[in-house]
Amino acid sequence: MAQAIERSEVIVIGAGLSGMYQLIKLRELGFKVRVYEAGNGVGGTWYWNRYPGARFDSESWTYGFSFSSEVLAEWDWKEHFSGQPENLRYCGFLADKFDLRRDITFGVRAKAATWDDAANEWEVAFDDGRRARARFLVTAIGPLSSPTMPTDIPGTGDFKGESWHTGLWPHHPVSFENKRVAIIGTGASGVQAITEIAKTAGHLTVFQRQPNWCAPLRNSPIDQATMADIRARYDEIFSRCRDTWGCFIHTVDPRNAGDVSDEEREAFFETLYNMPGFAFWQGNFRDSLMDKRANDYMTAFIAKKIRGRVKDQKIADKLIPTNHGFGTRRVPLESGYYEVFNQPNVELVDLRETPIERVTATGIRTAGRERAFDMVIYATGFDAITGAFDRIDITGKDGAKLREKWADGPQTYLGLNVAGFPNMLTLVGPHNAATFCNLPRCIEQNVEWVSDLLGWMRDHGKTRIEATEDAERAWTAHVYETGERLLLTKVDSWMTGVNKNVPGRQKRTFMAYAGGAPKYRQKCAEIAGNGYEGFAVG
Ligand code: NA7
Repeated sequence: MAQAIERSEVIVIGAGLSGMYQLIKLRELGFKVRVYEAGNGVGGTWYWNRYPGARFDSESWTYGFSFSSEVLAEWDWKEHFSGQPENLRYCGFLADKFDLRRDITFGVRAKAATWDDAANEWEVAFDDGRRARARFLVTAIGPLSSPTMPTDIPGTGDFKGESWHTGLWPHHPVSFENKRVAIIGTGASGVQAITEIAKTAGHLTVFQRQPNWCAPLRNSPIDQATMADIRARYDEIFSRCRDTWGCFIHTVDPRNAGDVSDEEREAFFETLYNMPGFAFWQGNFRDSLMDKRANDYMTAFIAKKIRGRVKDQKIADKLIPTNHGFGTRRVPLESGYYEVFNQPNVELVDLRETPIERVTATGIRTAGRERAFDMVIYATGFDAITGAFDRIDITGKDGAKLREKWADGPQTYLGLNVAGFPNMLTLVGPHNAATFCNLPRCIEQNVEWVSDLLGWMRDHGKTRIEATEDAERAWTAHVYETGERLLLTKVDSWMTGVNKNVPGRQKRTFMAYAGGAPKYRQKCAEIAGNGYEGFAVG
């Protein structure tokens, strides 16, 4: 017998941080909301990315939600950069506190979402055959939630030993002791995992296609007195985060790199290098990420640091990027990463010199050599930002497919809606400031804006909202303008939409709004204040 269609006023796909907060806010407004989540628990990123070493790169006390004074009063952070198990506990704490699970269906993956123009509502189909309908569809599916395998390496399915992807890490403990472990990928996940696994693995082989510029994390525990101090300063902390470009605590230095003497610059770099978190990336000279010459200074400084930390200079050469400047791709933060390569149980294989030919039943074959492994780990990243949308067959008005509309890069209005896809709100979607943000800070803004919109529509008797083609065109053009001055838009990375493992993702586009979160917030507020200008509302 066909299952009855589940009905609510708002369907939210995803129970990560954005889905959870969306549920809280819409419930407050009295909406009947149903959240559907593929995992068997809340937490999104922190549910899936259980690999060893996974932790915040944002200061914990800037990352946690700010909307509830009770949450701020009750939750103690134990480390300045909290690890995944604790972060997942935080998500569970939120779910308990706000009794969220009763409105969440777990273990169901959305396969298709179809707009029914006559009924003025969305229908979502799930992998277990379930169907759900609601007037509004909110996607809370995460920017980095579709893990990708290396499509250019044959034989990944042939390997008979343990094989894991960092973004789909198993729930049972994984031991590396006395094992020969291979890891492919040296992005933010790889860097964290490599550093941790090298501590216990019998032997670890790192397969690196391109090195990334990393900076020290400098994590430390938070004692009770420090937590009390943080708690007393929460207002100041969040207000400072609101004012910075990416909502991190680090404030960019108002000087240009060329304004100061070489000695002064070097001393400033040294100070930043010794600070925790993204200080070196986000707190540097104001032109460091926009001007090639300014960027060269910081790049040279970090290269020197790597050379000082890696004993074998031939290995240091391989770990130093040559095809992009510091901070023009996502900067992994590390806790002893470079020293790992001084260990006798660690080998670095540079895939630019010896590409992987194939994975075999027992190991990995590179040009001219086969190495045997007990475990192969893929830290090969995600089909970023639009990947999670592509995995759902989203059909808007007149049969339009979102996948096709975005084939040459996303087009959106505010990164929150797409013309032709009425009543679909895309939290942390492409061309939204949230994609380059200390995420919960921007999630709060996105969710609050969407909640206000839905409340406003109900209060004004409106049932349908859709970006106009003109507004979408103008926003998309504006997004590209915001990216123009940044060096990072001239480099291949997930931020520019390039993923060699995904067909159709070979060309550079731009995935985020780069005008900064404060400007984005202001634009969203203005548009709402003008009666949702740029939207057709009916
Ligand atoms: P990233 O940053 O996309 O890194 C993926 C890594 O895997 C990167 O080093 C890639 O090399 C490498 N990779 C991917 N495919 C292959 C193949 N086919 N062969 C060899 N090496 C490959 O993903 P992460 O999970 O580390 O981080 C994603 C974000 O999650 C991170 O920025 C945080 O914000 C959280 P490449 O550089 O492409 O040559």
